[in-house]
Amino acid sequence: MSPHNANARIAVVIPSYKVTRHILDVIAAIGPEVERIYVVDDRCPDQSGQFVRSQCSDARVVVLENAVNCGVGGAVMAGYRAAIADGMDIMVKIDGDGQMDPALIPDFIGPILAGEADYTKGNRFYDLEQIGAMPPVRLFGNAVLSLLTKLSSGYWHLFDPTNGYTAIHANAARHLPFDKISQRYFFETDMLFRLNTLHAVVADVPMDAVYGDEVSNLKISKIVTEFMAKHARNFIKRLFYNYYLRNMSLASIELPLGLLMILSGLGYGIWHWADSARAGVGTPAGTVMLAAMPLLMGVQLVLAFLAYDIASVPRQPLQRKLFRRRALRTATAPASADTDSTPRQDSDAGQQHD
Ligand SMILES: Nc1nc2c(ncn2[C@@H]2O[C@H](COP(=O)(O)OP(=O)(O)OP(=O)(O)O)[C@@H](O)[C@H]2O)c(=O)[nH]1
Ligand SMILES: [Mg+2]
Repeated sequence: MSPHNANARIAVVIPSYKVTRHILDVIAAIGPEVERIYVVDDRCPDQSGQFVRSQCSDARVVVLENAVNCGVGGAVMAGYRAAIADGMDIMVKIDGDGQMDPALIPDFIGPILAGEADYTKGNRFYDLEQIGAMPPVRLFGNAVLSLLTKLSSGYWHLFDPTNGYTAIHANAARHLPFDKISQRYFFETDMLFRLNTLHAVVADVPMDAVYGDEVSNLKISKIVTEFMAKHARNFIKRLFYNYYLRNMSLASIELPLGLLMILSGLGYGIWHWADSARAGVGTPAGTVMLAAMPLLMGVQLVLAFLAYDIASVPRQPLQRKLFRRRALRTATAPASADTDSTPRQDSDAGQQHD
């Protein structure tokens, strides 16, 4: 497929777990632009897969069954694998609980078809009216998670990181290390981190949230510590890959030097302040200077690092780079097979390190 091909083969992946009440309506609402629909039964206690097989007559539907319960990520990646093997070009992921309107599929595949993005995801925070209708806990949680995700993924222009309405180009998907990506609630966030290691372009798509009568399976309090730990791990990995392992820039010096100056300024200041307080005398102006100077310079250096990081968001879509190289290869070696069907052997797409 060329990056701008309107005849791209579109697939939808629906992870299914306790969604028998909504899944038939979701499937029925999927438009004719979609060639195949992968319903992935994630070892669902309600047997969603069997239910779809017996109740749904849509010829586009393929039911896959996970042998064990893997979580939403495990189910989606099983769908991605099958779609890639079947030669699909773009995979859209929609939940089976009716929270995502299939009428929006063209909005999600549009930027990918136009060659502007490798991955698109929903953002429910464009429309101010909609934001007002959201539960306050969700608003606050999302703001915090968004900030953490900007740091850990490197995609500073994105918001609403846990939004599960997504679409991905097969060229980007086949370079992802599926076996390393978090399978449960950290899936969407981890995908962003992994896409950044590939330098894939990610775009937000404005969408409205639908809060229906679905039963929420998410227990926020249980996952907070897990989220924090995983964000910290991804942030450190990203810093290491982007600023030390694969590239060196002024930013590689700004961050450690800035942190060192902040810590030494603070340490020196607190120590001398405590000393003076114990002796009951004022701290000399020179001592204050020696503490304040490195502190201020350190803050400036860290800000400079952040500015560099924000300006480094990937802008050239991976699908175009891969398409150009494939075209070049076909021109120079006409007898060779299309190497794109071989998963993750393209070193240009970025390397994965764990
Ligand atoms: N909860 C849960 N969902 C799964 C699992 N495997 C696949 N899914 C599917 O993943 C999708 C998202 O799950 P939800 O529990 O709705 O998660 P959510 O939409 O982020 O959160 P809610 O606001 O509670 O709906 C749904 O289509 C589920 O059917 C699993 O093991 N547990
Ligand atoms: Mg849901």
